[in-house]
Amino acid sequence: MIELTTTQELKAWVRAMHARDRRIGLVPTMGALHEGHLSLVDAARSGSDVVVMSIFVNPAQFGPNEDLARYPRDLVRDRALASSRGVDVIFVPPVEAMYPDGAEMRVVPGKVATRWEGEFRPGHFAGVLTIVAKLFHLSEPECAWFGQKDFQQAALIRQMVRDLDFPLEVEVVPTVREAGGLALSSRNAFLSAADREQALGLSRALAAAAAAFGSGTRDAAALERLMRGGLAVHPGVKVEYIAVADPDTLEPVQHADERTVVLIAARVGSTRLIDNVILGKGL
Ligand code: PAJ
Repeated sequence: MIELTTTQELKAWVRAMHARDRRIGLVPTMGALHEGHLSLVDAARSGSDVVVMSIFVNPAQFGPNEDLARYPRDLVRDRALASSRGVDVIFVPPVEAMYPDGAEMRVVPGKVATRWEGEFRPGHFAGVLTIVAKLFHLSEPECAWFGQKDFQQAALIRQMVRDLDFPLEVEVVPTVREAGGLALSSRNAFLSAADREQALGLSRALAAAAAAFGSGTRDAAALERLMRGGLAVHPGVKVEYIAVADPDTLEPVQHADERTVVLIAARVGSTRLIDNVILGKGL
């Protein structure tokens, strides 16, 4: 595995690969790698000839009161995991390489970014889309891989690729979970044992919604009530939103169908968690 830190080195490597007709797969991450990230690598390897993983904790997507400073970082461990899973290049730029002095342009997302995560994290998606657009330009991938775990993020990236004509495919990989159902997340490192128990409430509520949909419930309000009812036994889960929404526009729907997504965001202790399920697929 090669480790690159400058944009010039990455561009030179990309040119060399494309000169040899290699298809590049890109897996953008913020590090603190877990099996969710590595499942993206597996998918990228099967769909491309060479895989670039970026590891960059992107300051532009963190709000002033968010966890940028304490976001988990462990490059030694990340290197070993990425390499053992067959990543060809890790791109680990310093902040100044991605945001040199005076870099103030941002990708401005549309309506899809205003709801849910966008409401609770103003400016977050502009930061995400800006760094992802830059990574697309620098690594010129034929395909880029994202997790369903961050459903609204993946929807916005698809939309950006379409609206701004990026010449690449976006693939979305199912959420990897612990045996109990908790979606893997770098932020799970912040959870105490008691928090973890509470955090199971999110995936349990989503599973209950999917099960109710499976037995015929279509009314969005009924699905939400069911979830809130189930969460009553998890008093440590402070719900920020529960959304029963269209998977493309993220607008709330009244009547759910197979494609409808149910999204949840909640605080457990000092940690903010998100999760989702597509009703027709289940967890
Ligand atoms: P990060 O949270 O590190 O996630 C990197 C990628 O891994 C994202 O596409 C995310 O959806 C995916 N992922 C996270 N947990 C997962 C899980 N349990 N199962 C499957 N995939 C999972 O998302 C970001 O970083 C950043 O916003 C980024 C896109 C890198 C831009 O900075």
